[in-house]
Amino acid sequence: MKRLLPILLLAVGCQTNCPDTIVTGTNPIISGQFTADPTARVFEGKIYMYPSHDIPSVITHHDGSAWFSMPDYHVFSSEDLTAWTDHGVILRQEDVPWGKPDAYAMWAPDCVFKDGKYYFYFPDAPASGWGFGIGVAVAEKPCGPFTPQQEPMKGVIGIDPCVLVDDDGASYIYWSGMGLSGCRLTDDMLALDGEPVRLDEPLPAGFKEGPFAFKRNGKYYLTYPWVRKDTETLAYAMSDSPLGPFEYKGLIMKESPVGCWTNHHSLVEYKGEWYLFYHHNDYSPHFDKNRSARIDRVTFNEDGTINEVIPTLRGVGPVKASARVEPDRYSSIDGAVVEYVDTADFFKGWKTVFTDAGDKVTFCDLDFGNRAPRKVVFCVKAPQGGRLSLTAGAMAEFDIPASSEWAEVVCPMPFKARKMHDLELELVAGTCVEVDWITFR
Ligand code: FUB
Repeated sequence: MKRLLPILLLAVGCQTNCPDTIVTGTNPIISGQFTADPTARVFEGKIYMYPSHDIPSVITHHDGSAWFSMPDYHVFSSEDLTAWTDHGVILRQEDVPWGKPDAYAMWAPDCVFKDGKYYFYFPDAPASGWGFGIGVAVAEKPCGPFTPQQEPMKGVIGIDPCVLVDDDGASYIYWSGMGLSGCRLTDDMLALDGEPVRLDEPLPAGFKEGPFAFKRNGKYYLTYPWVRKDTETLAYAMSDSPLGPFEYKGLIMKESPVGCWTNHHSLVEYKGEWYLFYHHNDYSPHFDKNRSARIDRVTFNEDGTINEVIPTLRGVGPVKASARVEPDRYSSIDGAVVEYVDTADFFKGWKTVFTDAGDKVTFCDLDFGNRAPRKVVFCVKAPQGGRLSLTAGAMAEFDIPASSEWAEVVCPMPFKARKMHDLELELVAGTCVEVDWITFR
C-alpha cells in the first residue's frame, strides 16, 4: 500500500451544466429540469423518452395547496441510456387548439409509431368544460414538429393515455378517468373504434392512474400505479387479449419509502434488455410534484411474471471512468451518508460524506476502457483533511489535504485500471471528508 501526496490542489466550483446533452448514467437520469411520468419508446434504433414537464408550482389545488404545474412537453433521446439529448419543447399548452392555455395540465403522455407517422397522445384541460381531455398530435419524426388535432378525442374523459400497437397493426388506447378504460383505435389512430371497456374492475381496488400496456411473448401486460395503503406502488396484470380480462399478478415496485406520493412508469425492451422508467422527487425533496425520471432493469420469469424492481441510485447507464463519477449514486453504502451539495439549488446534486474511518461506498461497473488512466481527480471538501482508499481491481490510498472549500485534488494513479471494475471508496483516516465527484484521466 502506498501513500501518495496530491500533486495539485485547486479551489474550483465542482458542477457543470450542459444545455442540450445531459450525461449521467445514474438516477435520476436528467438534471437541470424536472422530468415526470416517463414513457420510453424505441424509435429508429434509439430510446426516446417522452416525460411530462413539472415546473415549480404556479397553480393551486382546490384545497389551496401547491399543485402539479405542467406547461409543455420535451422529448429526450439516448443511444446508451447515459447521454441524453434534450430535443427541446415539442408541444406547449398555448398550442393546443382545444386546450386551456394557462391550465398547466399537460399530464402524462405517450408516443407511438404507426404507418410512417408518430402519434403523441397527451392529456390537457379543455378551454371549455371540466376535467381532462386527451389530444393527439402527429409528426413525421420522433422529436416533431408535432401538430395537434383541432379537437380532443371524442368519448375520452381522463388522463394518462397509453397506446399499444399490436403485431397485426391494430392499436388500443388505455387511460385513467373514473377507473381504467381501454378501447381499440381507428386505423388513423385519431379516434375510438367502438365502446370503451372498463379494465380495472377485476383488479384489486386501488387503481389510480398512469396505465401502461405492452405485449411480450404473446402476453398482454397492463401495468399501473396502485395504492394498496397510502402511496403508489407499481403493479401489473396479464391477459391473452389486449382488452382483457386482465388478471392481477403482483407488484413491479413497492411504495417509495420517502417523499413521493406518485409513481408513473413505462417498460421498454432495448438492445435485448428490459428497463423500467419511473419517477421520484429526487431534485425536489420538499415538494413531491416536481419529479425526475429514473431507470432500472427489469427481469421476467419463465412464465412471463415480472420480478420486483428495487429502485437504485446507480441506475443502468454505462459510466466511464473518464466522466465525472458520482459516488453518491452508489450501488452500496456503509456508514457514509449522502447529502445535497447545495440546499438552495438541489439541481447541484449530491455529495458523499465520510465521517468516520471505515465509512465506504461502492459504485458498480465503472468502465476504465483500454487505456489505464494516469491520474485520479477527487472533487473534495475536507476541513481537517483525511485519507481515502480507492479500490478498482487494486487498491491505493490518497491523502486529501485540508480545505474548507471545494477543491480538485489531482493524484497520480499508482496502479493500472483497465476494463470494468467496481469502484470502492473508503475513509481510512481523518474525519468529515466530503466527495462531490471523482474522475480518472
Ligand atoms: O404528472 C401528473 C400526474 O401524476 C400523472 O398524470 C399521474 O400519473 C401522476 O404521475
